[in-house]
Amino acid sequence: MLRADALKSADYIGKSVTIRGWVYRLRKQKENTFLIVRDDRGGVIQSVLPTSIVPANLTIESSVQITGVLNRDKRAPEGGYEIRGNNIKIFNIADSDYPIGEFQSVDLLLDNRHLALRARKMVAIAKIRASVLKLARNWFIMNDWMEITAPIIVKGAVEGGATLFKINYFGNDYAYLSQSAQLYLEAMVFSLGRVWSMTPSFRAESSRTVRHLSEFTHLEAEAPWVELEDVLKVQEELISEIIKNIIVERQAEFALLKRDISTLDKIKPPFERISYEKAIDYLRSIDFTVLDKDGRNRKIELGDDLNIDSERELTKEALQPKFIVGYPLKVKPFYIKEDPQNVGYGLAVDMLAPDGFGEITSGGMREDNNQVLTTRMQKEGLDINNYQWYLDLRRYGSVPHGGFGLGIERLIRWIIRIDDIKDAVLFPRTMSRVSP
Ligand code: AMO
Repeated sequence: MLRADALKSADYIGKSVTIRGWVYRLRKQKENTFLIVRDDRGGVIQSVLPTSIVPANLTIESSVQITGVLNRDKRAPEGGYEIRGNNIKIFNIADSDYPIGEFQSVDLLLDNRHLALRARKMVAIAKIRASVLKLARNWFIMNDWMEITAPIIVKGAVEGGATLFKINYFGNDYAYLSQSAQLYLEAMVFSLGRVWSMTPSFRAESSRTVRHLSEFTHLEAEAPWVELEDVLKVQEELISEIIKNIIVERQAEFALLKRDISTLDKIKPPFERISYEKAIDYLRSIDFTVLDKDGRNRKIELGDDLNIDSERELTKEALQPKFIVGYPLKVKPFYIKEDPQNVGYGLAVDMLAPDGFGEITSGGMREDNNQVLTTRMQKEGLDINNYQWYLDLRRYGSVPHGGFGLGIERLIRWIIRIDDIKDAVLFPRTMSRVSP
C-alpha cells in the first residue's frame, strides 16, 4: 500500500487507491465529509467521502483506511490531489478529548510528548534526526572506522564528578551512568584501530539551558597514531558530509520546517581554526564580561572557560563552524594532553557551530603519562582505584592517540535552528522531566 506522498502522482489519477493512517483534519457537511489522512510517515492527503458512509462518531486521530479514486483538484490542500472515497474502514475511534490542538503551551506538549510527536513538525525533525544518524554511520563505514558499543553502567567519571548519575548496583555496590564512552574507545584503539560509537551519555546537569539534556546521543571517535590536526580533519569532514547529504535527502522536511538551507549549502572544509588565546583577545577587545565566583561582573581573561554567551559572540556572524584550539588545561578534564609547546595549555579543541549556536563537539589528544594522569585525577577528586584499567592502557604499549565527542542533539539543533535542544530529541530528559 502506498503512502500519501507516493500517491500524489499523475500515474494514479482515475485509478482506485487505498490509504491507511489517522484522521488529521475532519470537516463534515451534509452531503460530503472532507477528511485529511496522515499516513505512518507523516504524509497527508485529502479524501472526500459521502457523509452517509462515515461513522457519525468519527474523531480526530481515529485510525482509518480509505479506498477511492484519485482525483486532481487544485482546491485540495497539500498538493492538489484528493481521493474520492467510496469505502472507509475503521481500526479505532479515538477518544474525543485528544489533548493536542493548534495552540498549546510548551509544557502541555511536553507532558503529552508521546502524542505531540505525531505533529508534522515533529515528524519532520524525527526524520532529519534519523538521517543524521544514518549519514554519520555511513561516513564512518566508508572511511574504515570500526563501530564499538561501550558499557553504559560504569564505575568512573570521565567529565567530572559533578554531573554523575549514581545508581544502586545490586544492593551493596554503586555504579554510575556513563558520561562518555571515551575511555572505552581508548581501550579499543589497541585492537581495532580507528573506532567510533554512538551511545547515550548521561549528565546530571543541574542547570536548565537550551542546550543541555540529562540524556543525549553521543557520537564519539578515537584513533591511534594521530596528531591534533588529524582529529580536527575527521570532524570537519564528517560534519560537512552529513550536511551536504542531509540538505538533499531531507529537502522536503527542511521546507516544512521553513528552514532556509542556503547557509548550510556553504558548509565545506576546512573550517576556521582559531587559538583559544586569540578568542580571548577578541572577547576582551569587545569588553566581554563574565560572572565571577563572588557574583560580580568582570572582563573575561586568559584562563577562563568559554561559555554559551562567549561562544555566541565568537560565532554569531560566522557562516562556517569554527575550531577553538588550545584551551587551558585547568578547564579541561584529566585526560587532555598538555601542549609541549605551550605549558599550561592542552591539545584540546572544541567545534563551535555558526550563528551563535556554540559548542557541538569537544576533543583532543590524550595524556599518556601515568604520573601526570594520576596527579590530575586526584586533583579532580577521582578515586584512582576505579581507573587502574585505564592506566594499564599507558603501561602496555601506549601510542599517541586522540578523538572527540559530538552531541547529536546539538548538531540537529544547529542544522534545523531549533531554539530548545529538547526538540532535537524524541523523549527529552532534563532536570525537571523524565516522563513520558
Ligand atoms: P564533552 O563533555 O564536551 O566532552 O561532550 C562532548 C559533546 O557532547 C555534547 N554534550 C551535550 N549535549 C547535550 N546535553 C548535554 N548535557 C551535553 N554535554 C555534552 C556536546 C559536547 O561538545 N569525552 C569528551 C570529549 C573528548 O575529548 O573526546 C566529552 O564527553 O556537543
